[in-house]
Amino acid sequence: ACNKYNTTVLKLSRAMSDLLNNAKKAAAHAAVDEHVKTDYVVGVGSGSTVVFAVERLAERVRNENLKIRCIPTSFQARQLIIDHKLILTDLDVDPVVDVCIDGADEVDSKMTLIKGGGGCLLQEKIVASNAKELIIIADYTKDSVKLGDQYKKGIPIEVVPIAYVPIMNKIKQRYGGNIELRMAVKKAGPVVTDNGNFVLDWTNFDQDSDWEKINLDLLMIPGLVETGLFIKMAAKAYFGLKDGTIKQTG
Ligand code: ABF
Repeated sequence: ACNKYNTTVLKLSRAMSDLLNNAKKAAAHAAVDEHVKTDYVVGVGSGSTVVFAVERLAERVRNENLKIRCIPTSFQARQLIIDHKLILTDLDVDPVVDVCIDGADEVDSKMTLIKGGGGCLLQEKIVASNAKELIIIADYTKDSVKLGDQYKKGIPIEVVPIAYVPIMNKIKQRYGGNIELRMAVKKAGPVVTDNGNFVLDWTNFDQDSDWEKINLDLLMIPGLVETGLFIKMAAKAYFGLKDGTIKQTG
């Protein structure tokens, strides 16, 4: 009976992940096809949805002779660009990015985003802020009315290691909620970002917060490097749905 139960659970979780992957792929392909043109400098985001976008970019480069140069937003993105034999560039050479395609952890009805679940928020925000257009690709689980609807890990905040305790205390005192230092698997130590910093995860915050004000306020704390709140940055979001169709907002 136990084996039968395990097999059913396994089948269900495979079906779930197939649905999610189809949704991610649909969103990624739609965004790449709609927003990437030849001679573009493309910001390449991070995360599992972006993998499908890079695959599609490589396919278009092969099949349509599309010419693009890619700027990574993380070590993962850099490897993806190299593995798919795309041209790698950076903001020194190409300071203006035509389009940045990136995932998100949550997108609310005002297109405010939570990003940084994968710890890449700082470089993602730098590249996105130098892009003419930030296009978000995500599966249906990321589509929220208010931030905090479904994302359980909270808002990521990148901090300089020596400042993490005072920053945690300040955020708790000012806004309440829970705030934790992100730990590596098996609590082997703190997660260290591509930039050598720590990440705090802020949860149980007031969902009716004025995020624009809070974001500016947080950025004034010494040692706080960047927040995972992306406000008025995204031009459009593509959500892949369970049936393989797409919902577009923005
Ligand atoms: C990055 O990847 C992050 O900002 C976000 O945390 C995450 C989304 O990952 P996925 O596409 O795997 O859901 O874009």
